[in-house]
Amino acid sequence: MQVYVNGEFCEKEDARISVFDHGVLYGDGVFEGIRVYAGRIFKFDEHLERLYESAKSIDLAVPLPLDRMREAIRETVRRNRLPDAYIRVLITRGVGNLGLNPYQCEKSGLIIIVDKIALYPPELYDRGLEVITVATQRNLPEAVNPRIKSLNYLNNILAKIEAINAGVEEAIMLNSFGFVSECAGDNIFAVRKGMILTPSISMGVLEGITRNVVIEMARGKGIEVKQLVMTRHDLFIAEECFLTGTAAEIIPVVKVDGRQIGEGKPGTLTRELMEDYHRLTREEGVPVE
Ligand code: PXG
Repeated sequence: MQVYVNGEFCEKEDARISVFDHGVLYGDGVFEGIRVYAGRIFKFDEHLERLYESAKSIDLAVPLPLDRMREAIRETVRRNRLPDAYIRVLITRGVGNLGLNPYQCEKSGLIIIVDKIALYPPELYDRGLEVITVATQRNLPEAVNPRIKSLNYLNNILAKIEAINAGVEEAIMLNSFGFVSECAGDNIFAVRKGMILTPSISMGVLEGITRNVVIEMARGKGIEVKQLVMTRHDLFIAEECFLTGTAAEIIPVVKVDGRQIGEGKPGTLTRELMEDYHRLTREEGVPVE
C-alpha cells in the first residue's frame, strides 16, 4: 500500500505524522471518504467540494489547490492498483504547540489513503439492519456543525458504542429537540404512502453525497421526496426504511427500537433504489487513468 503523506508517497508502515499535529492533539481537521468503482472515482467533484467547504468553515487552509488535489488523489489511487477502493482524504491543522491556537500551526497536513473497501456482509443487505435510537444526541449545528466532516467524530463514536453494546449495527441520533437527524455514519430515509422522507439538513445532519444521489434518483423516477422534520413515530409507521452512505451505499432497515418496519424485510422501493444505485456506480465516475 502506498500512502500520500504531506507531498510524499510512502509504504503503509512508514506513513507517519507528528504527535504535535493538531489533528492528533485536538481532532482539528476535516476528511472525506470516497469510493472507486471499476477504476472510476464516484462523485469525485461532489466529495472535493464538501472537503473544501468543511475546511473553509473551520478556517483551515487546504494545502493544495483543487486541480493539484484532484491529481494527488488520482495518483494515489493509481499507485495502489485497486479497481474498487475506498479513498480517505484527511486535512489536519498541522504541527503546532500544546495550545489550542490553530494559527500557531505552520502548515496544514494532507494524508491520502487508498484501501480495499470493507463492505458490510451481504446478508445484511438481504435481511436488513436492526437499529436503535441512542441517548447521545447529534451535535448542535451551533457547535461543531454536522455539515462539517470534521476529524472529531467522538460524538458519533459514542453513539456507535451505544448501538454495538445494545447488539445492533447502527445508531440513530436525535437532535437536541428530539427530532431524527441521522445515524452515526449514514443518513436515514423512510418510505410512506409512495413518498420518500428524510430529515432536512437543518435538523443537524451531514449533507451526504449518497443522500443527494438517492434524492435525485428518486425524483428522476417521479417519486416525491420530502426533506422535513421527522420524529421516531415517522420511522415506526414507515413502510420502508433505509440508510445511505459512501461505504454502506443503500442498506435496508427492518427494525427500529424493536418495532418491525413494514413487512420486516427490505422494501420494494428500497430494493429498486439499491439496484439503480449499483447501476449508477458502474456507469458514472472520473477515470483514474
Ligand atoms: N452521516 C454521517 C455522520 C457520516 O459520517 C454519512 C452521513 C454519509 O455521507 P456520504 O457522503 O458518505 O453519503 C457519513 C459518512 C464508516 C464511516 O466507517 C462512515 C462515514 C464516515 C467515516 C467512516 O462507516 N460516513
